[in-house]
Amino acid sequence: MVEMKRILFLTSNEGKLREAKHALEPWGYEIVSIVGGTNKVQLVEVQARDLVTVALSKIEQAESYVENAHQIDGVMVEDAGFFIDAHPNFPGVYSAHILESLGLEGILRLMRGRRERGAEFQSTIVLQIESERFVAQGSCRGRLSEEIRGDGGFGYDPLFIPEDGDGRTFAEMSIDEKKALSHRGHAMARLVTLLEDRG
Ligand code: ITT
Repeated sequence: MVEMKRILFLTSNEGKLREAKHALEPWGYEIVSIVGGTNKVQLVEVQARDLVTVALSKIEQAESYVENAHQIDGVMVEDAGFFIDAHPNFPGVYSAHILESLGLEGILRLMRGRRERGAEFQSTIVLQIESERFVAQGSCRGRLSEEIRGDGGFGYDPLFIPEDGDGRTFAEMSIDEKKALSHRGHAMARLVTLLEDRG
C-alpha cells in the first residue's frame, strides 16, 4: 500500500479544512491541522489587494508551526475571497472581516434593490513540500441570492448561487456538489495535477 503523505493545513477555518480533506485525501494526501488551545493557528493577513500576496505571506509564517509538527511532508495555506461585482474589489481580501462585522444580513442589505448581483469566489492555495512550492488558483462565478438559503457549507455559502449550478446556493449543496463547482474545488484539482506532474 502506498503511504499517505501528511500535509499540515494551516487554517483557522473548519469549513476550509473539511473541504481540503474531502478534496485531497482520495489522492493520497492526509490533511492534518492544528486546532484549539494554545496551538490555535494565528496567521497575520498582510494588507494586500490580491490573494496570491496574502497566501504567499501566510506560507512564510508557516515555519514556526512546521517546527512543532510531527512527521509532516508538507505545509499548505489558502487565501480565499468573495468579490461582489457591484462593489469592485469588495469584500475581496477583507472577506473574513466584512462577514464578521456585517453578517450575511448586512451583505443582503447592502445589495437591496440592486439588479446587478454578479459575484465571484476566488481561492489561492500554496503548498510547500521541502523547498518546492506549488501555487494553485481557482474561481467560481455566480450571483448573490435575494435571501439566505441553506444550512450547509460555511461563510458566504448561503448567499451564493454558482452560475454552473441549478439555482441552489452552495449552502444547499452536498460537499461533493460544491467541490465540483467551487473555487476551492477547482484550485484543489489544479493542485493535484501539479503534484501528479511532479511524480
Ligand atoms: P484562514 O485561517 O485560513 O486565513 P479565513 O476564514 O480567514 O481562514 P480566508 O481569508 O481564506 O479564510 O477567507 C475569507 C472569508 O471568505 C472567510 O470569511 C471565509 O469564511 C469566506 N470563505 C472562504 N471560502 C469560502 C467558501 O468556500 N464558501 C463561503 N465562504 C468562504
